[in-house]
Amino acid sequence: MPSLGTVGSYPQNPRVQKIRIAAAYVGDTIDEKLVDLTKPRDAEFSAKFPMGKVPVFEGKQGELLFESNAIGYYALLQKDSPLVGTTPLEKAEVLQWLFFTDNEVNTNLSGWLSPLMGYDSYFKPSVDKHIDRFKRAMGCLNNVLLNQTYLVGESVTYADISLTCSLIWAFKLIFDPALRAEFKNVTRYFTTMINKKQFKDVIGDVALCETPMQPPKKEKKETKKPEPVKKAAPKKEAAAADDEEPAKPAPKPKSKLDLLPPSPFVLDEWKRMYSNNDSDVAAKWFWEHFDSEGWSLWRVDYKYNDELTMVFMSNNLIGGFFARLEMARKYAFGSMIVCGTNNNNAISGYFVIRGQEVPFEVYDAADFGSYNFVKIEPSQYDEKKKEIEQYLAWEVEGFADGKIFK
Ligand SMILES: N[C@@H](CCC(=O)N[C@@H](CS)C(=O)NCC(=O)O)C(=O)O
Repeated sequence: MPSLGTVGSYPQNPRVQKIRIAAAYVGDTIDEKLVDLTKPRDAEFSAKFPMGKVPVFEGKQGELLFESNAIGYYALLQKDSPLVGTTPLEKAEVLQWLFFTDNEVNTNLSGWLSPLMGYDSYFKPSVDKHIDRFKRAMGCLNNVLLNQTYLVGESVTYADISLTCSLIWAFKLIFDPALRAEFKNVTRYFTTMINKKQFKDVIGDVALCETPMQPPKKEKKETKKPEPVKKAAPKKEAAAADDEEPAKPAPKPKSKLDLLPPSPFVLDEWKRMYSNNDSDVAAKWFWEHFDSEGWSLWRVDYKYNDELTMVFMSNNLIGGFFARLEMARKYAFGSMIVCGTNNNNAISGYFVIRGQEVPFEVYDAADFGSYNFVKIEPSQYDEKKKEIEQYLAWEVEGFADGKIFK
């Protein structure tokens, strides 16, 4: 099959899948080129695609396009495909559903899923608003699809391709059996579409959600010290309703950590040392100055590594966690890394924390519950020293990306 051009994006982006399905319907293919979103776009990319987002398209004749809907549309227009509609009304209806998909489905789905996946902060009123709006859109679709198989006319159009691809993550992560029953026409429609050859060849099998993804867990607020974190492994699915309530604006707590006896290990000095020196020099300084009475060392592992997909998304997850650790900046330093490859990676790291327990400033972070914190006792330092230094230097085997909390 001839290739129409090259789409730049990350693998398995549903926006690219939409383009590839559209191309398949007219007997074309699209080459793919990886764009690493964790790195700034270079000058050439920015000159061609000023928005800086993916997917982007470069055709064989040098045609440049961004916005995924436009790219898939272009593939169909090349072959005068009926998938863009055959009458003026059908053409307008296809557009109608494309706009619906972007504005009512994508926007609200993203407002629901991004905080669940840690790409945005979780703010319950905002997530609830997006859930309501998404369900409103699904209600509309459910009614429309009661008496029709396709969105426009009697066969697949670009509107169906675009909408179906936008619903993939919804059906994987949140459309559990209850939601599937509530929106049964949408579910029937989605499964009909993804089983069509052109869709299946691109998307593969979609495992429908059994247990919907939950908000990042927030440990119960306690006045005394938190559960010993080695044991604390709150069940992933068991987010109690009260955990989901938005925290009332609480008076900012005065940190107990400020009341600890002074320590010769000065965090700011360490951060400067780490930032301005080679890692071997910094590590040497660390072990010479670290005060194991005033500070503690913690191994940190993400609990749900098997759910991670793209490396850059895992790294964003670390970024989200760090953003929620703002209160801990005076009391903690951490190196967290992603090891592995796309669809096979894990998040882990080490933290230096003031005091001998995980303090409020850390365990209050919304997604603290998604990480295992295990204390490294001073008696284990010799055994763990090499590994800790590798995490500081980002020289761990399989290292793909990382972030420093400082
Ligand atoms: N409406 C655009 C949305 C593109 C979009 O949001 N792309 C995301 C990845 S799926 C992106 O590039 N994000 C990186 C950024 O915001 O810089 C389309 O359909 O192409």
